[in-house]
Amino acid sequence: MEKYEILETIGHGSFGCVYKAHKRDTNEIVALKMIYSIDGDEGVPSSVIREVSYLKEMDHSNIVRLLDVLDDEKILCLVLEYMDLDLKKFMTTSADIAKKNQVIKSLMHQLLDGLAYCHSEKLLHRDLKPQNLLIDCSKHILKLADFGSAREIGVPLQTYTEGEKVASLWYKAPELLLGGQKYSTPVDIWSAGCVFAELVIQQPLFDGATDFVQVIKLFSVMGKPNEETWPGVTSIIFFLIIKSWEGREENLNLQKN
Ligand code: INR
Repeated sequence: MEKYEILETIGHGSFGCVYKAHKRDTNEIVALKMIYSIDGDEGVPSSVIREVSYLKEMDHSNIVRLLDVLDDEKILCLVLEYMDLDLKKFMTTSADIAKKNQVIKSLMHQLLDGLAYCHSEKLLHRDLKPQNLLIDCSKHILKLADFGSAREIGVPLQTYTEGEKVASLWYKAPELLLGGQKYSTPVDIWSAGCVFAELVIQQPLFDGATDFVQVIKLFSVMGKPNEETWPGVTSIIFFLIIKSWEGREENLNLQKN
């Protein structure tokens, strides 16, 4: 840890903090993601173990690089590549640049390139959103970050027991919102599509406040799925609950843009 000098805080997560830091011997600027285990003896959260093992394997110019892992007794520290901004901040602080068609095209190409690589490595990111896409301002380079929610394709998953964060709601695919047990690479493609739309219209595409409102918003724009458009959807239990709300959308105070 003495090898690094912390310069500023750049982000907070449930796990701990991300700092901008300076590596004393090489003068490199890096990001330090510190993970404090909640209870001294609880050990390292499993999401962090997964994140480290996934990042270690990945080698792509559009995926943030893990440079080192420092293991102090109480704190685990991931040394990661430093980037100026995340896409959310880039969209607000450099709106004029971020809304240019050429910039959008380049950012989306890089996002999809990084994502195609993840999927070819049999990995789902599962939490793509502007805050998890890092930007190098001067070169307009985009890299995928935060693999804390990532999972291998095909490993059975529990969708509703993990306490998902509200911010991710806007980018969540309908099959996840409905609690479907079988899902795959399309969940990331959905999120990428939401990011694409947000770049173009300069506001979030589907900004529901709860899972329920989010689903209703999707259906009100995309139409309600049925067995023909989405085989199997009618056997998803949450879908049946939504269906019982049919014709009562006005109760939810939806803004239809
Ligand atoms: C910045 C972030 C700059 N750099 C937010 C940010 C605002 C401005 O999250 C970040 C990171 C960075 C970052 O430079 N390198 C990394 C975040 C993450 C990994 S992670 C690496 O995994 O999303 O927390």
